Amino acid sequence: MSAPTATPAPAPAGMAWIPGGTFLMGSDHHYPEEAPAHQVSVDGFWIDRRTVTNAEFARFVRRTGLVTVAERAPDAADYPGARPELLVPASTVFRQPPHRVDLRDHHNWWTYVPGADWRHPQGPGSSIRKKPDHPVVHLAWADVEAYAAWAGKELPTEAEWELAARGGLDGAEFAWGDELNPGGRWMANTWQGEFPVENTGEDGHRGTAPVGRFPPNGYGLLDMIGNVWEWTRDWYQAHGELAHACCTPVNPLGGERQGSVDPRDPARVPRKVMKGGSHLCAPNYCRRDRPAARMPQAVDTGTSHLGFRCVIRS
Ligand SMILES: [Ca+2]
Ligand SMILES: [Ca+2]
Ligand SMILES: [Cu+2]
Repeated sequence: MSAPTATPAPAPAGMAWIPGGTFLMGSDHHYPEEAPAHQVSVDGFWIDRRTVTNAEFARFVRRTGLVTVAERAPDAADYPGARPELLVPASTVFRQPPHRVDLRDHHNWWTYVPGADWRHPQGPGSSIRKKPDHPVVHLAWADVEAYAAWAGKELPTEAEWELAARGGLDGAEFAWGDELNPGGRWMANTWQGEFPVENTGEDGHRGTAPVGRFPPNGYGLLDMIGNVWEWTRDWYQAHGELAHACCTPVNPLGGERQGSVDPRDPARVPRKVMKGGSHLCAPNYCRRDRPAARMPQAVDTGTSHLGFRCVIRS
C-alpha cells in the first residue's frame, strides 16, 4: 500500500475515509474471473460504514415515492419471447430445497417469486416490520442509483469497493487476514453446513443479519464480506481485459456496457459487477466471501441476497 493521503474532515455521517493508494486487485488463487491479480491505483474517497438498511430505504421511498423495478411489471417489448406469467412484478428469492439437489443448476434454490420486493423479501406474506436494521434487498440497478442520487452520493467502482474491503491488508485472502475463522471467531455472515440443504447458522444468522453484527475491517467498515452482495457501478468484464501488463490503471471504471451482456441472454440485459459474497456463501458451493470475489449481475434484477452501500468522491 502506498503512503496514505491525509483524511479530509469532517466525516459525512456514517461514512469512513478510505486513503487512496496502489493495491493488488483480484486473486490468482480462486475463481478464474478474479485473475490475474494486478496493481491498481485509486484516489481516496468516503464510503458508507454499513450497507443501506430497510429503514433508510423506507425513508427515501416516503420522500420520493419511488416504485422499485421489482414492484412494476416488466415491459414485454424489453423481453422478447418471455412467457407472459413472468411479466409480472416479481423478484428472485432463495428457497432452501427439502433435499439434496444438483449444485450445477441454481434454479434448484433460486425462485422467481411474484410479489417479492424490498418490502416483502421472501414474497407475499413476508415483511420487513421486524427488520428495520437489515440490509435492503431486491433492488435493481436503477433503484440503487436513484437512492444514491437522492442521498448526494454515488455507487463505488469495483476497484474502490475492493480497496475498501481489504481494510489495509494488501494481498490478504479475507478482509480480516488469511484465515476464515481466526481463533474460531465468525468474521462475516456466511453459510455453515452443506449448501443448500443444511443451514446450521453457526455464525448466529440463517438469513440476512442486522447490519453491523460482525467485527469491522481495518477501515471500520461493516459487513463488506458476507450478509448481502453489494452493487458496484462497473460494467462486468473479465479481469484479463482490464489488467495492462505495462502499467497500473488509475481509478479504473470497468468494461463497456455492451460487452457486459451475457451472450446467452435473449433480452441482452447489461450486467454490473457485484462484490463481497452473502449469507449464502458456503465452503461446499461458493467461496466468494473474499474481497477479490466478483460476479456479474443483470441491471434489471435484484435478489434476496443483494444490497448496496454508497461513496462520496472528494
Ligand atoms: Ca449465516
Ligand atoms: Ca456485504
Ligand atoms: Cu457466494
